[in-house]
Amino acid sequence: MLLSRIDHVGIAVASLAGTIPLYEEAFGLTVVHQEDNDRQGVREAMLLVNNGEAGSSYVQLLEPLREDSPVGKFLAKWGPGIHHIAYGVADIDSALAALTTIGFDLVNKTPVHGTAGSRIAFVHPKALGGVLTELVEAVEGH
Ligand code: MC0
Repeated sequence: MLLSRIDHVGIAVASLAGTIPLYEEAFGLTVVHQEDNDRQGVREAMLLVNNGEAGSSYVQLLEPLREDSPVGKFLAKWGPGIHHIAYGVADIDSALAALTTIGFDLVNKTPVHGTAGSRIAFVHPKALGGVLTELVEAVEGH
């Protein structure tokens, strides 16, 4: 099995400060990590949902750092909402090699830097029925 868990659901928001309190109030979630990822053009907050045997699961809130970034363009087109789903994998290099072999359109052919030191890669939404999909090889303990 290529996938080990749902790592996170990425949600595009206009403002982290305006959205984090909703998740705190509704579900008692707390922000366990916050980071700016300049290459991806996002300021992100990770809210822990569950610590499982196969790793953790999060809600990831994404605020754009620039209008011409993926999340900035998404917000302009659709407004706030679910931006992508991210699955955990044990070994992202072999996961990408397997997807390449069967002809899937990868946004990232090799892994790039993700949240909290993770290695990530995106599969194009057109390849998976309109869902932007991320693979995450997390650092142990995340
Ligand atoms: C765009 N499209 C989407 C979409 N974004 N479809 C579903 N979900 C999304 N999130 C669709 C558009 O509607 C359009 O469809 C087509 O893809 C091209 O979109 P575009 O707006 O013209 O944009 P492009 O082509 O410049 O870029 C699309 C692409 C990009 C997916 C390649 O957004 C990308 O590279 N995404 C991966 C990186 C990313 O999303 N980074 C932010 C999260 P039509 O039908 O109109 O052709 S970073 C993150 O999450 C990290 C930090 C982490 O988890 O650790």
